[in-house]
Amino acid sequence: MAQTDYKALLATRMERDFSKWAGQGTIPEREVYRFLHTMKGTAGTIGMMELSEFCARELDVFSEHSTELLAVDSLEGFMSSFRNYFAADESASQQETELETPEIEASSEEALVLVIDSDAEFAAKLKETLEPKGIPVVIALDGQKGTELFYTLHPQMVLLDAKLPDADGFSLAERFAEAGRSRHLPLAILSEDDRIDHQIRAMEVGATDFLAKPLNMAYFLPYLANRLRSQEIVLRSTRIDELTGAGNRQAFDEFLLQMTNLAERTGKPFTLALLDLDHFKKINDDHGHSAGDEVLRSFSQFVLNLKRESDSFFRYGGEEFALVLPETKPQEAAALIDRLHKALSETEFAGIAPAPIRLTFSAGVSEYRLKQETIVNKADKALYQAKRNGRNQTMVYESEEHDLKRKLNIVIVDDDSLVRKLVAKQFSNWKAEDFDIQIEEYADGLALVDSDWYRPDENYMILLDGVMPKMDGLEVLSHVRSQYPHDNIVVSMLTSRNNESDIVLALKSGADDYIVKPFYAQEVVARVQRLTKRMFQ
Ligand code: GH3
Ligand code: MG
Repeated sequence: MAQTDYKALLATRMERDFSKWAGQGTIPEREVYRFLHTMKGTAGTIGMMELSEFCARELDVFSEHSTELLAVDSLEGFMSSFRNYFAADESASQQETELETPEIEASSEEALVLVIDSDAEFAAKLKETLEPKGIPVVIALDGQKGTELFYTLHPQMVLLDAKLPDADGFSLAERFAEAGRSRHLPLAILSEDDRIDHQIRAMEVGATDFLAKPLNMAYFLPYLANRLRSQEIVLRSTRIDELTGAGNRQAFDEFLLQMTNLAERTGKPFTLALLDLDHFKKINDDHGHSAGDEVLRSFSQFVLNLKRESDSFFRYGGEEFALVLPETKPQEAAALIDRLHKALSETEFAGIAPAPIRLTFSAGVSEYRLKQETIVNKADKALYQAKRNGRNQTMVYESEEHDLKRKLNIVIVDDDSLVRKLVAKQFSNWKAEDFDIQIEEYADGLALVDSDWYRPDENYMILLDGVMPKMDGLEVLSHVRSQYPHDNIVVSMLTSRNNESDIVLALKSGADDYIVKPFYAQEVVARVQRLTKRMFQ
Protein backbone atom coordinates (compact mmCIF):
# COMPACT_ATOMS: atom_id res chain seq x y z
CA MET A 1 0.00 0.00 0.00
CA ALA A 2 1.34 3.43 -0.84
CA GLN A 3 1.42 6.25 1.64
CA THR A 4 -1.54 7.98 0.01
CA ASP A 5 -3.70 4.90 0.61
CA TYR A 6 -2.86 4.93 4.28
CA LYS A 7 -3.62 8.61 4.30
CA ALA A 8 -7.05 7.96 2.81
CA LEU A 9 -7.72 5.26 5.38
CA LEU A 10 -6.73 7.59 8.17
CA ALA A 11 -8.97 10.34 6.80
CA THR A 12 -11.91 7.94 6.66
CA ARG A 13 -11.36 6.90 10.21
CA MET A 14 -11.11 10.50 11.34
CA GLU A 15 -14.37 11.39 9.59
CA ARG A 16 -16.04 8.45 11.28
CA ASP A 17 -15.01 9.80 14.67
CA PHE A 18 -16.11 13.31 13.74
CA SER A 19 -19.56 12.23 12.63
CA LYS A 20 -19.96 10.16 15.78
CA TRP A 21 -19.13 13.28 17.81
CA ALA A 22 -21.58 15.41 15.80
CA GLY A 23 -24.34 12.93 16.56
CA GLN A 24 -23.65 13.17 20.30
CA GLY A 25 -23.63 16.93 20.72
CA THR A 26 -21.07 16.68 23.53
CA ILE A 27 -18.01 14.53 24.03
CA PRO A 28 -15.85 13.78 27.05
CA GLU A 29 -12.57 15.72 26.99
CA ARG A 30 -10.59 12.55 27.57
CA GLU A 31 -12.01 11.11 24.35
CA VAL A 32 -10.59 14.06 22.44
CA TYR A 33 -7.29 13.42 24.19
CA ARG A 34 -7.31 9.79 23.15
CA PHE A 35 -8.22 10.74 19.58
CA LEU A 36 -5.26 13.13 19.41
CA HIS A 37 -2.95 10.60 20.91
CA THR A 38 -3.80 7.97 18.31
CA MET A 39 -3.73 10.48 15.47
CA LYS A 40 -0.32 11.70 16.51
CA GLY A 41 1.20 8.22 16.43
CA THR A 42 -0.43 7.09 13.21
CA ALA A 43 0.10 10.31 11.29
CA GLY A 44 3.79 10.21 12.13
CA THR A 45 4.03 6.57 11.21
CA ILE A 46 2.62 7.11 7.73
CA GLY A 47 4.81 10.14 7.10
CA MET A 48 2.36 13.01 7.85
CA MET A 49 4.79 14.73 10.14
CA GLU A 50 3.08 18.13 10.18
CA LEU A 51 -0.18 16.60 11.31
CA SER A 52 1.66 14.59 13.93
CA GLU A 53 3.28 17.74 15.29
CA PHE A 54 -0.06 19.53 15.29
CA CYS A 55 -1.52 16.72 17.41
CA ALA A 56 1.43 16.90 19.78
CA ARG A 57 0.75 20.61 20.37
CA GLU A 58 -2.97 20.04 20.82
CA LEU A 59 -2.33 17.27 23.34
CA ASP A 60 -1.04 19.90 25.74
CA VAL A 61 -4.43 21.59 25.67
CA PHE A 62 -6.57 18.59 26.58
CA SER A 63 -6.31 16.41 29.64
CA GLU A 64 -6.37 12.64 29.75
CA HIS A 65 -7.95 12.62 33.20
CA SER A 66 -10.57 15.32 32.78
CA THR A 67 -14.22 14.44 33.41
CA GLU A 68 -15.48 17.49 31.55
CA LEU A 69 -17.84 17.32 28.59
CA LEU A 70 -17.09 19.50 25.57
CA ALA A 71 -19.70 20.90 23.19
CA VAL A 72 -19.01 19.63 19.69
CA ASP A 73 -19.84 23.09 18.30
CA SER A 74 -16.85 24.49 20.12
CA LEU A 75 -14.59 22.03 18.29
CA GLU A 76 -15.42 23.15 14.77
CA GLY A 77 -12.16 25.03 14.25
CA PHE A 78 -10.28 22.10 15.67
CA MET A 79 -11.92 19.68 13.24
CA SER A 80 -11.40 21.86 10.21
CA SER A 81 -7.69 22.15 11.04
CA PHE A 82 -7.58 18.39 10.83
CA ARG A 83 -9.38 18.31 7.53
CA ASN A 84 -6.90 20.80 6.11
CA TYR A 85 -4.08 18.37 6.65
CA PHE A 86 -5.88 15.89 4.43
CA ALA A 87 -6.82 18.43 1.74
CA ALA A 88 -6.13 17.03 -1.72
CA ASP A 89 -3.43 19.43 -2.88
CA GLU A 90 -1.54 18.95 0.31
CA SER A 91 -0.29 15.53 -0.68
CA ALA A 92 1.95 17.19 -3.26
CA SER A 93 3.60 19.51 -0.78
CA GLN A 94 3.92 16.85 1.88
CA GLN A 95 7.13 14.99 1.68
CA GLU A 96 6.34 11.58 0.24
CA THR A 97 7.83 8.81 2.23
CA GLU A 98 8.20 5.56 0.41
CA LEU A 99 6.54 2.94 2.49
CA GLU A 100 6.72 0.24 -0.11
CA THR A 101 10.05 -1.30 0.65
CA PRO A 102 12.14 -3.89 -1.08
CA GLU A 103 12.58 -7.29 0.47
CA ILE A 104 14.37 -7.16 3.74
CA GLU A 105 17.51 -9.09 4.25
CA ALA A 106 18.43 -10.37 7.65
CA SER A 107 20.59 -7.71 9.23
CA SER A 108 24.22 -8.56 9.62
CA GLU A 109 25.96 -8.70 12.96
CA GLU A 110 26.41 -5.09 13.96
CA ALA A 111 27.42 -3.15 17.01
CA LEU A 112 24.95 -3.18 19.86
CA VAL A 113 25.44 -0.94 22.87
CA LEU A 114 24.08 -1.89 26.27
CA VAL A 115 23.36 1.04 28.59
CA ILE A 116 22.87 0.13 32.25
CA ASP A 117 21.66 3.18 34.10
CA SER A 118 18.76 3.87 36.44
CA ASP A 119 18.40 7.33 34.92
CA ALA A 120 15.93 6.37 32.20
CA GLU A 121 15.85 9.84 30.74
CA PHE A 122 19.60 9.79 30.22
CA ALA A 123 19.58 6.25 28.83
CA ALA A 124 16.72 7.13 26.48
CA LYS A 125 18.61 10.17 25.27
CA LEU A 126 21.61 8.00 24.38
CA LYS A 127 19.35 5.52 22.63
CA GLU A 128 17.56 8.20 20.69
CA THR A 129 20.85 9.84 19.71
CA LEU A 130 22.70 6.70 18.66
CA GLU A 131 19.98 4.79 16.86
CA PRO A 132 19.51 7.28 14.03
CA LYS A 133 23.24 6.89 13.51
CA GLY A 134 22.82 3.16 13.01
CA ILE A 135 23.97 2.01 16.45
CA PRO A 136 21.23 0.11 18.25
CA VAL A 137 20.99 0.57 22.00
CA VAL A 138 19.35 -1.60 24.59
CA ILE A 139 18.62 -0.24 28.06
CA ALA A 140 18.60 -1.85 31.48
CA LEU A 141 17.56 0.22 34.49
CA ASP A 142 19.17 -2.00 37.10
CA GLY A 143 22.01 -4.43 37.56
CA GLN A 144 19.94 -7.57 37.40
CA LYS A 145 18.36 -6.79 34.05
CA GLY A 146 21.72 -5.47 32.87
CA THR A 147 23.40 -8.77 33.69
CA GLU A 148 20.70 -10.75 31.95
CA LEU A 149 20.95 -8.63 28.80
CA PHE A 150 24.74 -8.67 28.89
CA TYR A 151 24.86 -12.45 28.70
CA THR A 152 21.97 -12.87 26.28
CA LEU A 153 22.68 -10.13 23.78
CA HIS A 154 26.50 -10.11 23.78
CA PRO A 155 26.74 -6.36 23.24
CA GLN A 156 29.77 -4.85 21.52
CA MET A 157 29.99 -2.14 24.14
CA VAL A 158 28.72 -1.51 27.67
CA LEU A 159 28.06 1.84 29.35
CA LEU A 160 27.53 1.28 33.02
CA ASP A 161 26.55 3.78 35.69
CA ALA A 162 28.59 3.50 38.87
CA LYS A 163 25.49 3.77 41.03
CA LEU A 164 22.70 1.30 40.43
CA PRO A 165 19.65 0.70 42.60
CA ASP A 166 20.43 -2.96 43.19
CA ALA A 167 24.16 -3.31 42.62
CA ASP A 168 27.49 -1.59 42.86
CA GLY A 169 28.44 -0.58 39.34
CA PHE A 170 32.13 -1.20 40.02
CA SER A 171 31.58 -4.82 41.09
CA LEU A 172 29.36 -5.41 38.10
CA ALA A 173 31.99 -3.86 35.84
CA GLU A 174 34.56 -6.23 37.28
CA ARG A 175 32.45 -9.22 36.32
CA PHE A 176 31.68 -7.88 32.84
CA ALA A 177 35.30 -7.01 32.23
CA GLU A 178 36.30 -10.56 33.06
CA ALA A 179 33.54 -12.10 30.93
CA GLY A 180 34.05 -9.64 28.09
CA ARG A 181 37.82 -9.93 27.95
CA SER A 182 37.67 -12.63 25.30
CA ARG A 183 35.85 -10.27 22.99
CA HIS A 184 37.83 -7.18 23.96
CA LEU A 185 34.75 -5.44 25.16
CA PRO A 186 34.88 -1.67 25.57
CA LEU A 187 33.35 -1.04 28.99
CA ALA A 188 32.87 2.50 30.28
CA ILE A 189 31.90 3.39 33.83
CA LEU A 190 29.83 6.57 34.01
CA SER A 191 29.47 8.70 37.07
CA GLU A 192 28.48 12.18 38.18
CA ASP A 193 31.20 11.91 40.76
CA ASP A 194 34.43 12.18 38.81
CA ARG A 195 36.80 12.34 41.75
CA ILE A 196 40.11 10.73 40.97
CA ASP A 197 39.57 7.79 43.33
CA HIS A 198 36.47 6.86 41.34
CA GLN A 199 38.43 6.99 38.13
CA ILE A 200 41.18 4.87 39.63
CA ARG A 201 38.65 2.34 40.87
CA ALA A 202 37.15 2.07 37.37
CA MET A 203 40.56 1.20 35.96
CA GLU A 204 41.29 -1.26 38.77
CA VAL A 205 38.13 -3.26 38.15
CA GLY A 206 38.99 -3.57 34.48
CA ALA A 207 36.81 -0.94 32.81
CA THR A 208 38.36 0.47 29.66
CA ASP A 209 37.13 4.00 30.33
CA PHE A 210 35.70 6.38 32.87
CA LEU A 211 33.27 9.00 31.59
CA ALA A 212 32.05 11.91 33.70
CA LYS A 213 28.39 12.83 33.66
CA PRO A 214 26.89 14.90 32.17
CA LEU A 215 28.36 13.49 29.00
CA ASN A 216 29.71 15.89 26.47
CA MET A 217 28.00 14.55 23.36
CA ALA A 218 30.44 16.25 21.02
CA TYR A 219 33.15 14.08 22.60
CA PHE A 220 31.02 11.02 23.23
CA LEU A 221 30.14 10.18 19.63
CA PRO A 222 33.70 10.10 18.25
CA TYR A 223 34.75 8.31 21.44
CA LEU A 224 32.20 5.57 20.84
CA ALA A 225 33.12 5.18 17.18
CA ASN A 226 36.77 4.98 18.16
CA ARG A 227 36.19 2.22 20.71
CA LEU A 228 34.00 0.14 18.40
CA ARG A 229 36.54 0.43 15.63
CA SER A 230 39.48 -0.67 17.75
CA GLN A 231 37.50 -3.56 19.13
CA GLU A 232 36.76 -4.76 15.63
CA ILE A 233 40.41 -4.51 14.63
CA VAL A 234 41.59 -6.42 17.69
CA LEU A 235 38.96 -9.10 17.20
CA ARG A 236 39.99 -9.58 13.62
CA SER A 237 43.55 -10.17 14.70
CA THR A 238 42.93 -12.65 17.51
CA ARG A 239 42.12 -16.31 17.10
CA ILE A 240 41.62 -17.69 20.57
CA ASP A 241 38.62 -17.21 22.80
CA GLU A 242 40.25 -16.12 26.03
CA LEU A 243 37.58 -17.46 28.35
CA THR A 244 37.53 -21.02 27.05
CA GLY A 245 40.76 -21.52 25.14
CA ALA A 246 38.83 -22.70 22.08
CA GLY A 247 39.25 -20.96 18.72
CA ASN A 248 37.06 -17.87 18.50
CA ARG A 249 34.29 -17.08 16.06
CA GLN A 250 36.61 -15.21 13.73
CA ALA A 251 38.91 -18.23 13.57
CA PHE A 252 35.94 -20.49 12.98
CA ASP A 253 34.63 -18.44 10.07
CA GLU A 254 38.03 -18.36 8.43
CA PHE A 255 38.73 -22.02 9.01
CA LEU A 256 35.37 -23.03 7.59
CA LEU A 257 36.06 -21.01 4.48
CA GLN A 258 39.45 -22.70 4.05
CA MET A 259 37.90 -26.11 4.53
CA THR A 260 35.14 -25.50 1.99
CA ASN A 261 37.67 -24.22 -0.55
CA LEU A 262 39.80 -27.27 0.03
CA ALA A 263 36.82 -29.59 -0.26
CA GLU A 264 35.82 -28.01 -3.53
CA ARG A 265 39.33 -28.37 -4.92
CA THR A 266 40.08 -31.86 -3.74
CA GLY A 267 36.59 -33.34 -3.40
CA LYS A 268 37.35 -34.38 0.17
CA PRO A 269 34.31 -33.72 2.35
CA PHE A 270 34.36 -32.78 6.00
CA THR A 271 31.82 -32.70 8.79
CA LEU A 272 30.74 -29.94 11.13
CA ALA A 273 29.24 -30.52 14.56
CA LEU A 274 27.60 -27.82 16.64
CA LEU A 275 27.61 -28.57 20.36
CA ASP A 276 25.28 -26.69 22.67
CA LEU A 277 25.14 -27.13 26.42
CA ASP A 278 21.77 -28.24 27.74
CA HIS A 279 19.93 -26.01 30.18
CA PHE A 280 23.00 -23.89 30.65
CA LYS A 281 20.90 -20.93 31.67
CA LYS A 282 19.95 -22.82 34.81
CA ILE A 283 23.57 -22.92 35.93
CA ASN A 284 23.73 -19.14 35.66
CA ASP A 285 20.42 -18.80 37.46
CA ASP A 286 21.33 -21.20 40.26
CA HIS A 287 24.98 -20.36 40.84
CA GLY A 288 25.64 -17.00 39.16
CA HIS A 289 27.32 -16.03 35.93
CA SER A 290 30.87 -16.53 37.19
CA ALA A 291 30.04 -20.16 37.80
CA GLY A 292 28.52 -20.25 34.32
CA ASP A 293 31.77 -18.91 32.87
CA GLU A 294 33.74 -21.52 34.80
CA VAL A 295 31.53 -24.26 33.37
CA LEU A 296 32.14 -23.00 29.84
CA ARG A 297 35.87 -23.11 30.50
CA SER A 298 35.70 -26.63 31.97
CA PHE A 299 33.55 -27.97 29.15
CA SER A 300 35.87 -26.51 26.56
CA GLN A 301 38.91 -28.07 28.24
CA PHE A 302 37.07 -31.36 28.43
CA VAL A 303 36.48 -31.40 24.67
CA LEU A 304 39.96 -30.11 23.84
CA ASN A 305 41.44 -33.00 25.82
CA LEU A 306 39.32 -35.68 24.20
CA LYS A 307 39.01 -34.58 20.59
CA ARG A 308 41.25 -36.07 17.92
CA GLU A 309 44.40 -34.22 16.96
CA SER A 310 43.02 -33.54 13.49
CA ASP A 311 39.74 -32.00 14.68
CA SER A 312 39.44 -28.29 15.36
CA PHE A 313 37.37 -26.84 18.16
CA PHE A 314 35.85 -23.36 18.36
CA ARG A 315 33.53 -21.31 20.53
CA TYR A 316 30.78 -20.45 18.12
CA GLY A 317 29.06 -18.05 20.51
CA GLY A 318 27.70 -18.03 24.08
CA GLU A 319 27.41 -21.65 25.17
CA GLU A 320 27.57 -23.09 21.68
CA PHE A 321 30.72 -24.71 20.30
CA ALA A 322 31.77 -26.03 16.90
CA LEU A 323 33.87 -29.03 16.02
CA VAL A 324 35.22 -29.35 12.50
CA LEU A 325 36.15 -32.92 11.59
CA PRO A 326 38.16 -33.24 8.35
CA GLU A 327 37.71 -36.31 6.17
CA THR A 328 35.07 -37.66 8.47
CA LYS A 329 31.64 -38.94 7.53
CA PRO A 330 28.71 -37.64 9.55
CA GLN A 331 27.97 -41.05 11.04
CA GLU A 332 31.59 -41.35 12.15
CA ALA A 333 31.38 -37.87 13.63
CA ALA A 334 28.20 -38.81 15.46
CA ALA A 335 29.93 -41.86 16.91
CA LEU A 336 32.85 -39.71 18.06
CA ILE A 337 30.52 -37.21 19.65
CA ASP A 338 28.62 -39.96 21.37
CA ARG A 339 31.90 -40.94 22.98
CA LEU A 340 32.07 -37.38 24.30
CA HIS A 341 28.51 -37.75 25.60
CA LYS A 342 29.48 -40.91 27.42
CA ALA A 343 32.67 -39.51 28.91
CA LEU A 344 30.82 -36.40 30.02
CA SER A 345 28.15 -38.47 31.72
CA GLU A 346 30.93 -39.96 33.84
CA THR A 347 32.43 -36.57 34.71
CA GLU A 348 31.67 -34.26 37.61
CA PHE A 349 32.90 -30.69 37.66
CA ALA A 350 33.85 -29.86 41.21
CA GLY A 351 34.86 -26.57 42.79
CA ILE A 352 32.46 -24.41 40.76
CA ALA A 353 29.32 -24.61 42.85
CA PRO A 354 28.75 -25.97 46.38
CA ALA A 355 27.94 -29.40 44.89
CA PRO A 356 29.69 -30.91 41.84
CA ILE A 357 28.05 -29.99 38.55
CA ARG A 358 27.01 -32.48 35.89
CA LEU A 359 26.64 -31.43 32.28
CA THR A 360 25.02 -32.65 29.10
CA PHE A 361 25.03 -31.19 25.62
CA SER A 362 23.14 -31.65 22.38
CA ALA A 363 24.80 -31.82 19.00
CA GLY A 364 23.81 -31.25 15.40
CA VAL A 365 25.95 -32.71 12.64
CA SER A 366 26.13 -31.86 8.97
CA GLU A 367 28.44 -32.96 6.20
CA TYR A 368 29.92 -30.58 3.70
CA ARG A 369 29.38 -31.87 0.21
CA LEU A 370 30.32 -29.95 -2.85
CA LYS A 371 28.35 -26.77 -3.45
CA GLN A 372 26.45 -26.83 -0.24
CA GLU A 373 27.36 -23.66 1.46
CA THR A 374 24.82 -23.75 4.20
CA ILE A 375 26.61 -26.29 6.34
CA VAL A 376 26.30 -24.25 9.54
CA ASN A 377 22.64 -23.76 8.97
CA LYS A 378 22.10 -27.47 8.49
CA ALA A 379 24.10 -28.43 11.56
CA ASP A 380 22.06 -25.86 13.47
CA LYS A 381 18.81 -27.41 12.28
CA ALA A 382 20.02 -30.84 13.34
CA LEU A 383 21.00 -29.37 16.71
CA TYR A 384 17.54 -27.93 17.08
CA GLN A 385 16.09 -31.36 16.41
CA ALA A 386 18.36 -32.86 19.05
CA LYS A 387 17.01 -30.30 21.55
CA ARG A 388 13.43 -31.02 20.54
CA ASN A 389 14.02 -34.74 20.93
CA GLY A 390 14.91 -34.28 24.57
CA ARG A 391 18.56 -33.05 24.57
CA ASN A 392 21.75 -34.96 25.53
CA GLN A 393 22.01 -36.54 22.07
CA THR A 394 23.43 -36.12 18.58
CA MET A 395 21.39 -35.66 15.43
CA VAL A 396 22.74 -35.85 11.90
CA TYR A 397 21.18 -33.57 9.30
CA GLU A 398 19.47 -35.82 6.79
CA SER A 399 17.57 -33.87 4.21
CA GLU A 400 15.51 -30.80 3.74
CA GLU A 401 12.39 -32.82 4.38
CA HIS A 402 13.34 -32.85 8.01
CA ASP A 403 14.00 -29.16 8.23
CA LEU A 404 12.54 -27.93 11.41
CA LYS A 405 12.74 -24.19 11.73
CA ARG A 406 12.28 -22.39 14.99
CA LYS A 407 8.87 -20.83 15.14
CA LEU A 408 8.84 -17.08 15.67
CA ASN A 409 5.50 -15.42 16.27
CA ILE A 410 5.37 -11.69 15.71
CA VAL A 411 2.48 -10.53 17.84
CA ILE A 412 1.24 -7.02 17.11
CA VAL A 413 -1.09 -5.59 19.74
CA ASP A 414 -2.35 -2.15 18.82
CA ASP A 415 -5.83 -0.68 18.74
CA ASP A 416 -4.89 1.29 15.65
CA SER A 417 -5.67 -0.96 12.73
CA LEU A 418 -3.58 1.19 10.41
CA VAL A 419 -0.48 0.73 12.50
CA ARG A 420 -1.15 -2.99 12.71
CA LYS A 421 -1.58 -3.25 8.98
CA LEU A 422 1.55 -1.24 8.24
CA VAL A 423 3.74 -3.19 10.60
CA ALA A 424 2.31 -6.57 9.63
CA LYS A 425 2.82 -5.83 5.97
CA GLN A 426 6.41 -4.88 6.55
CA PHE A 427 7.02 -8.11 8.45
CA SER A 428 5.48 -10.17 5.68
CA ASN A 429 8.49 -9.21 3.54
CA TRP A 430 10.92 -10.76 5.97
CA LYS A 431 12.25 -13.95 4.44
CA ALA A 432 14.00 -15.40 7.45
CA GLU A 433 16.39 -18.28 6.91
CA ASP A 434 16.30 -19.54 10.43
CA PHE A 435 12.77 -18.84 11.54
CA ASP A 436 9.36 -19.90 10.48
CA ILE A 437 7.53 -16.61 10.91
CA GLN A 438 3.93 -16.16 11.79
CA ILE A 439 2.31 -12.75 12.21
CA GLU A 440 -0.58 -12.31 14.58
CA GLU A 441 -2.58 -9.14 15.15
CA TYR A 442 -4.70 -8.21 18.14
CA ALA A 443 -6.89 -5.13 18.33
CA ASP A 444 -6.33 -4.63 22.05
CA GLY A 445 -4.73 -6.11 25.12
CA LEU A 446 -7.79 -8.00 26.22
CA ALA A 447 -8.08 -9.72 22.85
CA LEU A 448 -4.55 -11.09 23.33
CA VAL A 449 -4.92 -12.08 26.96
CA ASP A 450 -8.26 -13.82 26.33
CA SER A 451 -6.95 -15.77 23.38
CA ASP A 452 -5.04 -19.00 23.24
CA TRP A 453 -1.87 -17.37 21.95
CA TYR A 454 0.91 -19.17 23.81
CA ARG A 455 2.70 -22.39 22.86
CA PRO A 456 5.68 -23.22 25.08
CA ASP A 457 8.07 -24.47 22.41
CA GLU A 458 7.76 -21.43 20.16
CA ASN A 459 9.31 -17.97 20.33
CA TYR A 460 7.45 -14.72 20.59
CA MET A 461 8.16 -11.12 19.77
CA ILE A 462 5.35 -9.01 21.15
CA LEU A 463 4.99 -5.45 19.89
CA LEU A 464 2.77 -3.79 22.40
CA ASP A 465 1.06 -0.45 22.09
CA GLY A 466 1.15 1.56 25.30
CA VAL A 467 -2.24 3.27 25.20
CA MET A 468 -5.15 1.01 24.38
CA PRO A 469 -8.76 0.81 25.49
CA LYS A 470 -9.93 -2.00 27.82
CA MET A 471 -6.47 -3.13 28.90
CA ASP A 472 -3.49 -0.93 28.28
CA GLY A 473 -0.02 -2.01 27.23
CA LEU A 474 1.48 -1.98 30.71
CA GLU A 475 -1.25 -4.19 32.10
CA VAL A 476 -0.73 -6.63 29.26
CA LEU A 477 3.01 -6.53 29.88
CA SER A 478 2.63 -7.30 33.59
CA HIS A 479 0.25 -10.11 32.78
CA VAL A 480 2.63 -11.66 30.23
CA ARG A 481 5.63 -11.35 32.53
CA SER A 482 3.85 -12.85 35.52
CA GLN A 483 2.13 -15.72 33.71
CA TYR A 484 4.66 -16.91 31.14
CA PRO A 485 8.38 -17.72 31.06
CA HIS A 486 10.73 -14.91 30.02
CA ASP A 487 13.05 -16.98 27.86
CA ASN A 488 10.98 -17.27 24.73
CA ILE A 489 9.08 -13.98 24.86
CA VAL A 490 10.62 -10.65 23.91
CA VAL A 491 8.43 -7.61 24.47
CA SER A 492 8.92 -4.26 22.84
CA MET A 493 6.64 -1.39 23.78
CA LEU A 494 5.39 0.96 21.13
CA THR A 495 5.20 4.19 23.04
CA SER A 496 4.28 7.74 22.17
CA ARG A 497 6.79 8.88 24.72
CA ASN A 498 4.71 11.51 26.44
CA ASN A 499 7.07 11.66 29.34
CA GLU A 500 9.87 9.86 31.05
CA SER A 501 7.61 7.75 33.22
CA ASP A 502 6.19 5.88 30.19
CA ILE A 503 9.57 4.42 29.45
CA VAL A 504 10.58 3.84 33.04
CA LEU A 505 7.37 1.97 33.71
CA ALA A 506 7.67 -0.11 30.58
CA LEU A 507 11.25 -1.13 31.27
CA LYS A 508 10.52 -1.73 34.95
CA SER A 509 7.53 -3.86 34.11
CA GLY A 510 9.69 -6.17 32.05
CA ALA A 511 9.81 -4.74 28.53
CA ASP A 512 13.03 -5.66 26.74
CA ASP A 513 12.96 -2.69 24.45
CA TYR A 514 10.83 0.22 23.36
CA ILE A 515 10.14 1.91 20.06
CA VAL A 516 9.05 5.51 20.02
CA LYS A 517 5.98 6.43 18.00
CA PRO A 518 5.83 7.73 15.36
CA PHE A 519 8.10 5.16 13.77
CA TYR A 520 8.68 3.80 10.34
CA ALA A 521 7.62 0.22 9.94
CA GLN A 522 10.98 -0.68 8.35
CA GLU A 523 12.73 0.49 11.50
CA VAL A 524 10.55 -1.72 13.64
CA VAL A 525 11.32 -4.74 11.49
CA ALA A 526 15.06 -4.06 11.56
CA ARG A 527 15.03 -3.77 15.37
CA VAL A 528 13.04 -6.95 15.73
CA GLN A 529 15.39 -8.82 13.43
CA ARG A 530 18.34 -7.74 15.48
CA LEU A 531 16.79 -8.57 18.83
CA THR A 532 15.34 -11.90 17.84
CA LYS A 533 18.56 -12.94 16.19
CA ARG A 534 20.46 -12.36 19.39
CA MET A 535 17.78 -13.60 21.76
CA PHE A 536 16.60 -16.76 20.09
CA GLN A 537 19.53 -18.18 18.17
P1 GH3 B 1 18.97 -25.31 25.88
O1 GH3 B 1 19.07 -26.64 26.52
O2 GH3 B 1 17.71 -25.15 25.09
O3 GH3 B 1 20.18 -24.99 25.07
O4 GH3 B 1 18.84 -24.24 27.07
P2 GH3 B 1 19.95 -23.26 27.55
O5 GH3 B 1 19.54 -22.74 28.88
O6 GH3 B 1 21.29 -23.90 27.47
O7 GH3 B 1 19.93 -22.19 26.40
P3 GH3 B 1 19.42 -20.72 26.35
O8 GH3 B 1 19.73 -20.29 24.94
O9 GH3 B 1 18.03 -20.60 26.85
O10 GH3 B 1 20.33 -19.91 27.34
C1 GH3 B 1 21.68 -19.78 27.14
C2 GH3 B 1 22.20 -18.87 28.20
O11 GH3 B 1 23.62 -18.81 28.17
C3 GH3 B 1 21.74 -17.45 28.04
C4 GH3 B 1 22.91 -16.62 28.42
O12 GH3 B 1 22.57 -15.84 29.55
C5 GH3 B 1 23.99 -17.61 28.79
N1 GH3 B 1 25.32 -17.24 28.31
C6 GH3 B 1 25.68 -16.96 27.04
N2 GH3 B 1 26.98 -16.65 26.99
C7 GH3 B 1 27.46 -16.73 28.25
C8 GH3 B 1 28.74 -16.51 28.85
O13 GH3 B 1 29.73 -16.16 28.19
N3 GH3 B 1 28.84 -16.69 30.19
C9 GH3 B 1 27.77 -17.06 30.95
N4 GH3 B 1 27.95 -17.23 32.26
N5 GH3 B 1 26.55 -17.25 30.42
C10 GH3 B 1 26.40 -17.10 29.10
MG1 MG C 1 22.06 -24.32 25.54
